[in-house]
Amino acid sequence: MKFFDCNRSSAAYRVRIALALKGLAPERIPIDIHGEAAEHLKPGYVAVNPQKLVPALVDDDDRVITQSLAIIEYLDEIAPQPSLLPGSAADRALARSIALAIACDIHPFGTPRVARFLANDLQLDSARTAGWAPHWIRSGLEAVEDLIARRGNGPFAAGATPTLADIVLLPQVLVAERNQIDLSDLTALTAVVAKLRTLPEFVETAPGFQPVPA
Ligand SMILES: N[C@@H](CCC(=O)N[C@@H](CS)C(=O)NCC(=O)O)C(=O)O
Repeated sequence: MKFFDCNRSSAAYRVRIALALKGLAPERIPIDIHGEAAEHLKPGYVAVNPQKLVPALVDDDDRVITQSLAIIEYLDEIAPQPSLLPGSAADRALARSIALAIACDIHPFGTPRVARFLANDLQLDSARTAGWAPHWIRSGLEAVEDLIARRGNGPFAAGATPTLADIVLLPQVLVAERNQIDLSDLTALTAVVAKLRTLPEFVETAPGFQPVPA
């Protein structure tokens, strides 16, 4: 398997967490999506992912899988233990609801392509766009707080074990923190995040993580 990864991408971080939980280590191909490099827009990578987005996975039969959630569910099928979805149908639906609430309804608003469109096509200067990403992140995570709190009884977002919901949640919370968004009043969400920060699979795959020298 080959994994097209980008250290600073939160969608790729989701896949890194899933790979770590599964104990899988495919060949990693770094793609720099930022600034001048913009390798995701170059023909070599567009041939892999026509959406021009990271991550992407190529399986052992050379089939390309795009979209982080589809990749994670694929990994869950080829390596079923530990399962990344809860045991009951209702909890599986909740895990997917939380993951999709973040992946579909928060994350896209903060991506480089959207920032480029606001700045270049709509000619909005940084003073006018400063509140853009924080608005979508904060309002979206408020809804996720209610989804987590409504079920209660964690310690993870959708039950007793880490699932797809947690895999999508922590990367988005890191983006919120980079944007200096205060989430301290979202007590159910922050309790789950504190628990996730005790797990090496979530911590050591984070953007910018450097192992502490021995
Ligand atoms: N829904 C996609 C989102 C992928 C995505 O937006 N990736 C970002 C990095 S986090 C990207 O490649 N952005 C490039 C750009 O916006 O130009 C997924 O979950 O894989």
